Amino acid sequence: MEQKIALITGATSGIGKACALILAKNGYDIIATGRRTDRLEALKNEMPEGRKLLPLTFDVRDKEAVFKLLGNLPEPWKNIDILVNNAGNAHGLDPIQTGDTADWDAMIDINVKGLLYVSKAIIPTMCERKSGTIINIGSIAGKEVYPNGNVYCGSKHAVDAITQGMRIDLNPFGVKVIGIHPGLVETEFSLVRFKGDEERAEKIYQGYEPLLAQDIAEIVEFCVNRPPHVVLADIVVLPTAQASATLVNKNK
Ligand code: NDP
Ligand code: 8X3
Repeated sequence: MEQKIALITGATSGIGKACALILAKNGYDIIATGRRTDRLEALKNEMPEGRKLLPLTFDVRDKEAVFKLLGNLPEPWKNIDILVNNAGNAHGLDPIQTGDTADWDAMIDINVKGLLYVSKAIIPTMCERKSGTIINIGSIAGKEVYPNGNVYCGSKHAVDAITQGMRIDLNPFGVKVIGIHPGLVETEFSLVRFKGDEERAEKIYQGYEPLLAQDIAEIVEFCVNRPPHVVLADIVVLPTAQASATLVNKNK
């Protein structure tokens, strides 16, 4: 049987990890990336029987590392069928007038430029092979802007625009481009946004049933199992209790 390969960025946690596991269950060998090597190594032990995992530790902001590692993949890993651009986070939740420029740099550099670097390293082979699927994990924050979301929302609006641009430019090559835009998903996301403040992070997911990383992974699974002539171009997925970026029906 021909080897099928999926590369998932940010596979050490949350949505990325769930995507790696579900794609492995669907017969893909996995290239898993992130900065935390121990977690990537641990993921190897969770692979289903017969599936392989190649861990690659790099920061998506490090352009040189991205092109060095992804440009020199070992022979059996070169032809990537599915790229899930998932690595990303919010850093801070502050009004624009008091926002921290280090947070702004992180969000633009990781969520936008990191996604671009990884894509640029992978897309040429997809074009040559005239095949492949790119799934960009955007956000409801890429469809709406909410108070204090300023730069994070900007970064995710950019992901939405870049996704649309990729779909147009890669159309002649038969490469599928999919944008998935989740609302509130309980992961380490809020812990990162609030810089390790567990109490504040937990509160985000209290009083209603948030989405789980597995819910997003199951959508990825559905997307990649569509026949060749079908692409789910743009998907917004919310917890049932969430009606918009700012409207969540919480039990008081
Ligand atoms: P997590 O914090 O659980 O996971 C984030 C992942 O991104 C980790 O694996 C982390 O790996 C990786 N990552 C972060 N920064 C970098 C970096 N500089 N270089 C390489 N990898 C990096 O959050 P989620 O799973 O929730 O987030 C995944 C994606 O989903 C993000 O793009 C996020 O914006 C998006 N999203 C999340 C929502 C939510 O409510 N949770 C809703 C909508 C979208 P490591 O730290 O090991 O590098
Ligand atoms: C993550 C969801 O609402 O915190 O992108 O922006 S939200």
